[in-house]
Amino acid sequence: MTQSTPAAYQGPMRVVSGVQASGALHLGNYLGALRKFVPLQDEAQCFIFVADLHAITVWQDPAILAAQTREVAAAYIACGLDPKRAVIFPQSAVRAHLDLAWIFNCVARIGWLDRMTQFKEKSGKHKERESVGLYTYPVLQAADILVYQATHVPVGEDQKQHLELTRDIAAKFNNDFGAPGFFPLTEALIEGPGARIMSLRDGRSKMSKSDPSDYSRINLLDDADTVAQKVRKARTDPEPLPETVEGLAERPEADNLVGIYAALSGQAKAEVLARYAGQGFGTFKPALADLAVAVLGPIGTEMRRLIGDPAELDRILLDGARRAAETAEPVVEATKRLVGFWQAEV
Ligand code: AQP
Repeated sequence: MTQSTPAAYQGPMRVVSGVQASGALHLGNYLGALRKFVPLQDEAQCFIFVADLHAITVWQDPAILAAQTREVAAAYIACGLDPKRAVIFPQSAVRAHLDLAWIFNCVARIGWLDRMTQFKEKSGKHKERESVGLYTYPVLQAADILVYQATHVPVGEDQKQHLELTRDIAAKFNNDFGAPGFFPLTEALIEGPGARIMSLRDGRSKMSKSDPSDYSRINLLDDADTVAQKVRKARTDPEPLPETVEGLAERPEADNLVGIYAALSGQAKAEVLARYAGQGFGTFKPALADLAVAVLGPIGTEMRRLIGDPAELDRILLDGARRAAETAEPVVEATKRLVGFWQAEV
């Protein structure tokens, strides 16, 4: 190690995560990600960004992208993030993410990206028509995480493979540039109920913002009637609920609704079944709708209040961007030195 090689990261627990500003946030985003951020702000430095750079990997209407960015920030705060403790900011406002992403584009291997299942799912049969950004999305994600030398990333299960790629990039960079431990091998925090919420229309597809059917998801801004209607119309099967969790195998829609109830109520699926076994969806669905409204209703109300004050949201985002840059820029500068980029010796 040369004298200028930065030390391995040994600082405090650092958490990074984000949600794309690509449309209405839904129950899957809440249970898989947002809800997990809140307790972490008490034990770690949290950098929670609005992923607007990721959002434009598919078309976003320029007239509403900024509003979508504020809406995600409002959701973070409405779910319980405190902007004084957690750093909340738009990804595009901290250019260090892009500086590091380019360097990582030159570290990651094409074979690694070719294995990414999310790209395959999102691009379908016509991958040649997708943006290059959608293909290199996981590299930018690695930069988002490692530019803060993050130790932990709370995400839903769909992000597991991307987190493994982040670790591969960190390990290769550290090895290639002789800087052991400079980028930490970040751990994904995925476990727990709600890690994978499925569509209300198809129990084998993930609940997703980009699903063309609004009935496939419960949005954080849906009102109580809409939530009840979506739950009522959710696809199910004609059988009553089983007595054991094993009885949900091969019943993806029933499994999903029981999983949502369990995640929202803080119970295990077995406890939910102990209460509802033998009962049909005519009984279970209204109970689930009531629970969803009880949990999401106050979040939606607070989101609407925050969205009504865009100047205050902008103040929070600007302050967050400044604080995020203070941490990220020295990491990028150290990375550039390791790569050997020119620096004036004056
Ligand atoms: N269905 C889900 N169940 C559990 N967690 C989920 N997440 C997303 N969908 C589910 C988690 O939410 C966080 C933010 O996701 P994102 O918006 O950055 O990207 P995504 O995973 O691609 O989410 P969507 O809703 O499917 O968006 P679109 O349709 O725009 O691609 C992540 O932690 C994710 O795991």
